[in-house]
Amino acid sequence: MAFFQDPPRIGNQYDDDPMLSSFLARSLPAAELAAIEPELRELGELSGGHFRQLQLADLDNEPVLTQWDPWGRRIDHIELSPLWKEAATLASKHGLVAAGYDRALGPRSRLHQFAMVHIIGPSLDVYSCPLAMTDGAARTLLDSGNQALIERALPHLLSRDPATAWTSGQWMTERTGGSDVGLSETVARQDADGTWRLSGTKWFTSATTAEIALTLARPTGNPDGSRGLALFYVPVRDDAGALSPGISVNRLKDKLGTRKVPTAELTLDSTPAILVGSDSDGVRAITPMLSITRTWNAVSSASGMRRALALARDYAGRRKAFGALLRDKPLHADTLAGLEAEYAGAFLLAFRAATVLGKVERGAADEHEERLLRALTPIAKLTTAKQAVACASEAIESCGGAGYVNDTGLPRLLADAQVLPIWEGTTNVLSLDTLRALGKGGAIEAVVADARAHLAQVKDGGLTAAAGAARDALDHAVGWAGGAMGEPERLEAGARRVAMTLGRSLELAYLCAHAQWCLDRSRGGYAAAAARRFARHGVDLVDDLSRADTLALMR
Ligand code: MFK
Repeated sequence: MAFFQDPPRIGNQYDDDPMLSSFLARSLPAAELAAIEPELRELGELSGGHFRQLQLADLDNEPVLTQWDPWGRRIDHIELSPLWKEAATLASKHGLVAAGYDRALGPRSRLHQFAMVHIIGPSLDVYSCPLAMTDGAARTLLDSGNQALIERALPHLLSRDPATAWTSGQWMTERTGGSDVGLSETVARQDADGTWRLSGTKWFTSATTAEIALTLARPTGNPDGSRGLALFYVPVRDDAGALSPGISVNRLKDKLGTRKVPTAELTLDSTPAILVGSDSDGVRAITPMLSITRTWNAVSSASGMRRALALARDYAGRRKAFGALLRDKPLHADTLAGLEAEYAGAFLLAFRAATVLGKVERGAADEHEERLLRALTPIAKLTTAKQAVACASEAIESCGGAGYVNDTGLPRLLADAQVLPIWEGTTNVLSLDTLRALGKGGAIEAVVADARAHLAQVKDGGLTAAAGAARDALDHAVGWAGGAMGEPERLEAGARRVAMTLGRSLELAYLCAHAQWCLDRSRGGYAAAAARRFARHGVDLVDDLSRADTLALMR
């Protein structure tokens, strides 16, 4: 009989995750975990079952933009893929945004929220994008103190009723740049009656099916640069779903991945908007959005790694080559084990950022956590995003040719992962942001204190070398950055190596602490093995590379 390969399958994505349940058991009081666990298990079942099947059935569907109706009216209607429509209902019913603002779990509400996102996100075809923006918009409006906008939008942004739930877009990127936002060309003019109107082009707008958006524009007469920009709230659609006056969708972007996300290019022509706060310093005003979406990015990186590994592991148990299952081949097992260690580190860094975010938001952070968060957010985003791409690449390779064939769905893992180091700030922009954050009073000390506090928990002799590697790499990065402070070119050239070393040292420190906790409770040796393996992958990337060689290579 002819041979046909069984495709990879995945099970309950809560129960099958080697990190999530132990991390939650360590982070939440038992009663709180017991209260949320049934929902996590339900989402785990949906993620590995219904939504996974839907995702495969939905592979070829993409959002479709219809610019004109049959009678010649400009409508710019965007029809979403079937999975995205179901994802919207699921997201509001389970409060994938609202849970982060729940009072019931206090500072641990972010853990509940991001645990759900981690479990279900990889099956929702990057519906996490509009959810992240919605969360970021809610945080930004709350921080702005604009009571009228808070009362108008928050009940919708945090709604658990699909009939009343809104999502928000974020329109920052223009043709002049996605990184150097201060170059934005969109202008804001005020009518005699006080109405603000925006005119310009937004080059990449997140999910353009949103009901509102936060964006930046330069009020006429303001100076060039980022300080001359102001933050605006745009009502994107009316109650019937029609676009607001002066918004045209020029086209949807033809992207490598995130194919279900209706990322659009927009023209704004005297589009009515509401000033959120002051009529300048818009970049500073929108930074809460950046912090929240970067945390989502880190969690999505970890969950993307989990999904890639779930598929690769299952495949290794179904695929035979050279007389044995792949999982029983020493080299194949060695390769996947290395990825597991990277996943465990990425998971803990992303969830440490989520934990500290929740504490800071609820005023429950200690002094060092307050300062830690500003640096931890870019470090977590940039470190985990690179790990996610590397992991997705290896995972599809581990499925051989099937991993490269589109209708298996496997190549999507890599295409969707590749956006993670790009959007919400590239690796280099975030490396510079990390340096900027470390330059603020007490941030370096807070990072060091956090790593040391975790490393101090290690007692097991089998973790000593790994803990030492984390400590040495951290000391080297901090020492090097301190030494280069007076040499801006050297500091900038080395910024990525410093930031990645901080990220990897923190991951290893968190891994060591988690491993010790698991060993103390006889919860298995996965985390300890991950710590030991991770330490051997290279943690300290700091180096002084020759500027002359860089110039020679860049001629
Ligand atoms: C790709 C395919 C799929 C596309 C999907 C659609 C996606 C669409 C959505 C997007 O557009 S994603 C792209 C999102 N864009 C970014 O993440 C921007 C990346 N660039 C940066 O992060 C730059 O570092 C930044 C724009 C913030 C630099 O701005 P500035 O104004 O030139 O820098 P400056 O003067 O240092 O910062 C202004 C203020 O903000 C300062 O505060 P003060 O005024 O009090 O001094 C900074 O300290 C503060 N600030 C900057 N970054 C911060 C921050 N505060 C807190 N957290 C931060 N991260």
